[in-house]
Amino acid sequence: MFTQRLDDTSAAARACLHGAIHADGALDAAMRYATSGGKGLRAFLVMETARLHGVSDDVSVWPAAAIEAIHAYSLVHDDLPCMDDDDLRRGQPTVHVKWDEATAVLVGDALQSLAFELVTHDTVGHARVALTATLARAAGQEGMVHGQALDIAAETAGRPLTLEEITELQAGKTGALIRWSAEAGAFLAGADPAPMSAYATALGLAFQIADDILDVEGDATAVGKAVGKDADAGKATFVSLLGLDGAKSRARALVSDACDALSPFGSNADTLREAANFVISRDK
Ligand code: GRG
Repeated sequence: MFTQRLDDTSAAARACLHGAIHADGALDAAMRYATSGGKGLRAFLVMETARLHGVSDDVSVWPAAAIEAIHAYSLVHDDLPCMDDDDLRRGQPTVHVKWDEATAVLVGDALQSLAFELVTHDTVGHARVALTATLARAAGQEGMVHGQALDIAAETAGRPLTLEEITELQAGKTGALIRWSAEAGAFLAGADPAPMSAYATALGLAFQIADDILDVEGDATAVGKAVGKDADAGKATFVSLLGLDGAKSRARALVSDACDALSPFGSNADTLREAANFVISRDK
């Protein structure tokens, strides 16, 4: 159920996103490249929480494409030499390696702007205002960019981060977009986003813990990017702070919290429950 829905929603969101990229002959190929591959988990969350609230895929595909554009921009910029300096992403050379740094900066900039074109598309209707304001906040200085800034500051802090600090960092860097994705379905329907928030807050942290576990246990070919970088850099992670077993049991407890938050929706939310379990069992 979940795997099929993940495939369908990520293909629909990618088609919508690629359809909106203007053929300018300068950046379009690199923008399509940067938004290809990837699991499409954020698009899935938008479209599945929308479905749970009775909103059709024709409408939810626009914010789903928007969040994948923001996510792709963040990866392209994160991979730059001045950030995390990675050569491999989604099993392919990173944008600045395949093209150059200036192209990678511009691709990220253009994808971020495109996201706001997508989320304000006419089809989205009245929810556009709430979705736009919350997306700006989730992606920006109070959300993802805040987490990234804390991550960069940690490199020169002279000491490893505490569990509390790393939890704040990840709530921004990874958590903010995941939370927006799950809340988007409620915003689209004009419903209370609280249950989706609770679900996604637990899910986002479980996702990050799973990412830290993959950095230790994962295979670079399957993961599609370098592994072992955090340990090599002596960075604090959930694994270094909790131990491998501790991190795994914390991730399982978070998945159980995420599933509990869905109880008002009964069995209609089973696909979202499967998604929560997928997040900690994935190999990429
Ligand atoms: C540059 C402002 C700015 C922010 C970058 C998201 C991020 C912040 C950096 C990415 C670094 C990283 C590997 C974070 C760990 C969690 C994460 C976001 C993994 C990638 O997400 P997936 O697994 O990727 O959903 P796919 O490729 O499947 O879309």
